[in-house]
Amino acid sequence: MDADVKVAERKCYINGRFAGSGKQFAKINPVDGTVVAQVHEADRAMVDEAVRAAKAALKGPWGKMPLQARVDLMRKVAEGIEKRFDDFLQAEVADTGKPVELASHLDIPRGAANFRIFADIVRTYGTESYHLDTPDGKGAVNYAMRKPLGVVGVIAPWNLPLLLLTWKLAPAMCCGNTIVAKPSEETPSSATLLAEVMQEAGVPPGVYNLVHGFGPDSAGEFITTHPMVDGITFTGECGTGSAIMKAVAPTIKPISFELGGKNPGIVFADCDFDAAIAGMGNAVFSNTGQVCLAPERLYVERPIFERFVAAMKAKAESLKLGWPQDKSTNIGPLISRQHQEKVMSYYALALKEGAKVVTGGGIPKFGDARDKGAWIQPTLWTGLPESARTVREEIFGPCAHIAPFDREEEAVAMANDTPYGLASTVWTRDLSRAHRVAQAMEVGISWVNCWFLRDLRTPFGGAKLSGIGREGGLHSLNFYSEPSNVCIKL
Ligand code: NAD
Ligand code: 6OD
Repeated sequence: MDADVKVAERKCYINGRFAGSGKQFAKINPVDGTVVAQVHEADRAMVDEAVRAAKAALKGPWGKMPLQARVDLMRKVAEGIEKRFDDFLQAEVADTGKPVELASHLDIPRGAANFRIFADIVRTYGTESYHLDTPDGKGAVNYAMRKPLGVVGVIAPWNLPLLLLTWKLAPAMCCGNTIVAKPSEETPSSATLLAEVMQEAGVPPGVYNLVHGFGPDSAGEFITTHPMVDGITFTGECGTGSAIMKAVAPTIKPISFELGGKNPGIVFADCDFDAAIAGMGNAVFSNTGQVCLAPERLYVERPIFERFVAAMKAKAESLKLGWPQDKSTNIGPLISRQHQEKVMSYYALALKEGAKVVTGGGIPKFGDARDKGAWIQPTLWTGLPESARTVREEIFGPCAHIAPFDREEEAVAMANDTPYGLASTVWTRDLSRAHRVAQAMEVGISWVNCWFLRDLRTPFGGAKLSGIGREGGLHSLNFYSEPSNVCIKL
């Protein structure tokens, strides 16, 4: 980092005002280990104040606002993000170390797009109505109304901070809810800038509240256990999801969970080989592998196995691990030294389990300030049995194991032999096989000849351990609103 870059202060935002706390923690830039922000951690009393402000705001101007005005306000928030594009970009890059090229094409535009798409969809969101015959022949008419859930606790991870936070906030706010949001302790900045945008756009006080902090015995737990929080939407690890389920049980809140994955990629010999290498290279390594949808298990039909492994090795070795502001950088560091230790422990485990290292496997040496960061080499392995922990557990790093297969049924069976069920990607030119295999995948999202191609109206979420419920389009609106039936005797 430049010597003159200031350490930012990231405060909470409660009831329309920025609020400091007596307890702060440092946010470290994973590129070079420097402190980029001092973050004000919300204590239980601050979270309680945020929840009460959110509850009160449901009865204020926000609760009375006509739908069109609410939708217009959400569009203003999208414009506000776009107007401050560079501020968001630099904040996201400083927190995560991800390349500006990636954040400027993915994270920040999607932050704005999430508000626009849900503003559009909520305008035409219909409800059911039924005519009921009654013994007196006069009948009754039923119609359902959609009401907001109330106060929604939004708990987000660090890998795509603005994108994943707004993916929840936007539909929740479009449905008329009020929010207590907690970004990851690793990525406090874009959520704080968003509070400024909300304030400038004229979002009434108490509608978007932001509390910083950690999970257990901190802001995360204070939100999930608060009796006045009406619903929880969470993206993060399966273990955290499990802890949150326990925490919300006494107060019976609806939950929406987007959790981890150990996603398969299946490559058939008839695929467009170059497209498969480009697609799989992107899928495995982009965002330094810290994408819940990234495939960490690749199954490749035997006739092209050796060629595929060699091409993926060349791809991995061509990636530039560089400074985020350098436009030719392909991948940045992991999010933190702690995560680097976790990923390195899997790199060591892979060796113990008998993997052949195709490429990578260690920590790169730069000979500059980056040696104080959280960097890791893109890594590929072959030779592991399907029972190996490296093949079964989510690593969340730029790595994958590649195994050969001989028959379609064998590939499908290996791909589905996992407790996770988030996403899959299949590469083939055979149309029937594309449908057959995509449909056989026990996942929420099955891509064919592509990966991370997103239409924001489609259902998004995981099967098995990978989540509860679906987000996207009407699926999000269904979670963030509650149907209430009115029956009128005629
Ligand atoms: P994490 O579970 O450690 O943390 C996520 C959020 O939960 C953070 O804000 C954290 O502070 C909070 N938290 C932690 N413990 C908590 C508790 N007991 N109560 C309340 N809040 C708590 O996840 P992470 O490390 O930030 O993100 C990486 C994980 O997220 C990976 O497993 C990845 O697969 C998953 N993920 C899933 C999706 C998806 O859409 N399915 C998307 C992105 C990331
Ligand atoms: O694109 C999205 O909407 C989305 N939820 C992406 C999730 C990526 C996980 O890391």
